[in-house]
Amino acid sequence: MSEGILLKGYGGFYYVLAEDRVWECSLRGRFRIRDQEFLPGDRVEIEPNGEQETTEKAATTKDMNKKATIERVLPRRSVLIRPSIANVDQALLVFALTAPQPDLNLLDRLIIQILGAGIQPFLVLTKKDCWLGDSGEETLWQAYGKLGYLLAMVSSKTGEGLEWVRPALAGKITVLAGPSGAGKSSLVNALAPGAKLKTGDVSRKKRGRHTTRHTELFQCAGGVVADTPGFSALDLPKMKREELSSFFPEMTPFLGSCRFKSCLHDKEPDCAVKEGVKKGDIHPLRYEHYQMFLQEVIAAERRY
Ligand SMILES: Nc1nc2c(ncn2[C@@H]2O[C@H](COP(=O)(O)OP(=O)(O)OP(=O)(O)O)[C@@H](O)[C@H]2O)c(=O)[nH]1
Ligand SMILES: [Mg+2]
Ligand SMILES: [Zn+2]
Repeated sequence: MSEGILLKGYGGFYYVLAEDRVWECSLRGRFRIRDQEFLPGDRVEIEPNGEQETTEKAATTKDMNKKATIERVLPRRSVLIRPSIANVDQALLVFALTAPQPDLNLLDRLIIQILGAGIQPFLVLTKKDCWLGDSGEETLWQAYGKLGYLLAMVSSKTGEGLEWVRPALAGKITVLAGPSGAGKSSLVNALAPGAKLKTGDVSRKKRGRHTTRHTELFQCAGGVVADTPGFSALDLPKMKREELSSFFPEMTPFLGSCRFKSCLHDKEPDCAVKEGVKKGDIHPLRYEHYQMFLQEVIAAERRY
């Protein structure tokens, strides 16, 4: 029996990384569990199948995956809903600097979801090779750089900046998350050339629309990386209205200095957070998203 990581489920089989190789697994008959109960990233125990199960075809195919049976799914350390995956250590939030223009509302939602799941975010901004970067954009990304998470500007085309990403992957399970066309699959290809993932075709009319259809994990730079389908909408996790500010680290120094102890930093007078925005310590766009999200959280509270 050995322990492995579920890389993907496909066509009734499950592909599991264990003992440094990929096993094609089926489910033990009496433990048969429905598909949706497995998530990529699940830790499973597998039992290699006996030689008698080797088919004629497998015997003639040199790199055929070895076969095994999944006996047990181990408890999950973490679960992410979007993208759907278990047990990740960190998330690379992949957004293009340009083409497509980054959706910062989505980025701020994603940061909240990742932090809420107890996972470390690493912001990877792609397509540096075709980004000109005006001063407004520079200021904005500097604000993200000051949040206390890792941030790298890279190009999967030229390889620029990948030296910052590669060392962060070793020994970890990392999920790539971000909108369609941001360059997630291209990033995996640049980091692990053997992966040969399909990427969006630039010549297509609806450029970069959902090229990746399923979540799949790959061995990459000494770790395991999950390429995932892009998404464009994301709900905020369930929380109380007064918790929202804790997901905005740039607000931390100001909390507790507002006139009202119960200040939600919205319409209240003498609000230290709003002072921080005025002084330029909090980026106005981030604050605008805080206000939008606050209304969403309040509306959602009423539905519970
Ligand atoms: N110039 C340039 N183009 C890039 C870079 N990264 C990705 N692209 C292009 O951007 C397009 C989309 O890239 P993908 O890697 O398919 O994007 P994705 O995030 O995997 O998209 P989905 O699978 O739909 O979620 C492709 O045409 C890539 O060639 C980059 O660093 N520089
Ligand atoms: Mg993709
Ligand atoms: Zn306040």
